[in-house]
Amino acid sequence: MDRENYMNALREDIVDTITRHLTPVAQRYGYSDMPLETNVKWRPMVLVIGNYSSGKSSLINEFLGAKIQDTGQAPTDDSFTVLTYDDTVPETEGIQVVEQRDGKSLLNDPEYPFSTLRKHGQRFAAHFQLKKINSPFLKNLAIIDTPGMLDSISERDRGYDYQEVLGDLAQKAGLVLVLFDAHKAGTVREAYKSIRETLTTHTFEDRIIFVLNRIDECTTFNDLLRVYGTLCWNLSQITGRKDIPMIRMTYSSNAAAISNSVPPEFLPLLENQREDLKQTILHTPLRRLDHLATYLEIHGERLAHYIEAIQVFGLEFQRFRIQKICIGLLLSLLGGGLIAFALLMLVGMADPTVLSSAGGISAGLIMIVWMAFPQKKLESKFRAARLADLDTLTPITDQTRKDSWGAIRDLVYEHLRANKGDYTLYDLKLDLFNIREINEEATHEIREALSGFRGKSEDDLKEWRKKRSARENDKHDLPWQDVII
Ligand SMILES: Nc1nc2c(ncn2[C@@H]2O[C@H](COP(=O)(O)OP(=O)(O)O)[C@@H](O)[C@H]2O)c(=O)[nH]1
Ligand SMILES: [Mg+2]
Repeated sequence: MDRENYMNALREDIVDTITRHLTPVAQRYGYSDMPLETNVKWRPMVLVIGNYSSGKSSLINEFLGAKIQDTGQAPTDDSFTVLTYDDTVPETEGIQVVEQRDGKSLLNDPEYPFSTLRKHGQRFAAHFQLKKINSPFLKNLAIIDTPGMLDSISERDRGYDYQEVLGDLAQKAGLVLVLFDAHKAGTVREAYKSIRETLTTHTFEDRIIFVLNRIDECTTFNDLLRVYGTLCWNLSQITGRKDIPMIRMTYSSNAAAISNSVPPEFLPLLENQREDLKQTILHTPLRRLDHLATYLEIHGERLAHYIEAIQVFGLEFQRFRIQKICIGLLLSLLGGGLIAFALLMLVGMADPTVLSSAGGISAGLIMIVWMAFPQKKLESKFRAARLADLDTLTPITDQTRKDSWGAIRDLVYEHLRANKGDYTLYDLKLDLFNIREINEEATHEIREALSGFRGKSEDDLKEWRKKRSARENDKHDLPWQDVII
């Protein structure tokens, strides 16, 4: 219990750090339109994907301990369903759906991280829903059940881009389970497309778990080996890696029981794999913490780099501007002097007041003209030339800088080209200083809290919990300080 509290508190603190320190700066300078915490703010999520009839819903029901999701041979359930926890009805009254919400309200509720999915339109909204369930399995995570992948022809009739939705959800998920069924282990073409086109670009490989499901339908051990072998080969083709990804093998005992076939002899040997899979799923919150810490580090680093680039540009531009204004001043003084001199020599005007005011007015006029035309032209030329040579703006000293520059270059270009922003160089300096401080302190302390967590005993955590609640009312400015024991 304390372990869970500790994890939840640490997660909240990381999200809080992002919300309070990174997002305002990110939005102010156009680094990101949406709040950076949007994708990470909610509970850890497990996304379950696979061909239709691969047994996704049956396996989920098995984990939840009740028949919550519809199951069946035909692809009947064509909705994305978020399954989350609600304990307003006690477990003793049976595990059940406590509340249901439709996609439209879900996409518009800021409490949930799904607002980015609004772009998929009405048809998607009509196929998106949330169920609150009192199953203890969901205490610390949410599961997303998905409609099965169909062949590409039927895919076109969905009315929204299924692959893109999967990609967006995978980006938010702490774990992605990819299910294959023993019947059709060879038919992974559609799954292949989905995995390669969406998951690999959005999420890291360590978040994906492959599961060979419905193994009770293999009648003999040889049959199972054949199916397993085919799947391994297909997967290595898909991932493009020489090493074969780990594949877990399982089945839903409830579904198997109604199928009436005689269970194969090897089945008891693989019984433990379902428990193994269950434990892996239940560990998602901890993995998610690692992802969050990395998310904070990466965005902190990139944001600092982004502001640094804008600052360097601003400084260079300011230097250039001052230089050219000085030239304008010199020219106007020279011009004013010349006009006064001409008046004296050619017209013979000798009154010093008239001469100096004539010289002064002319100098002022020349300056106005200078500022209106040549100065403007020179400035826009400078901008264009600097934008064309953007890569020299900040030093790229190592691979990390190279990666972060790769990620922000276009954003920096767009921002500078549009000449957006209502801020001063002083603002930039201050914000850069703050972000760098966050990067150094927060990431260090969060990593420490995370590594500390792994070695903590239940007693340590109890002690920590006490200290934390005692300090709850006395929040430090830096949120993560609260979680360091
Ligand atoms: N024998 C057996 N049948 C299963 C298993 N899992 C699912 N089924 C059956 O396969 C059909 C499709 O399952 P479902 O969970 O709806 O698959 P989904 O489309 O991936 O959600 C249902 O009729 C289930 O009863 C399993 O592990 N063993
Ligand atoms: Mg289903």
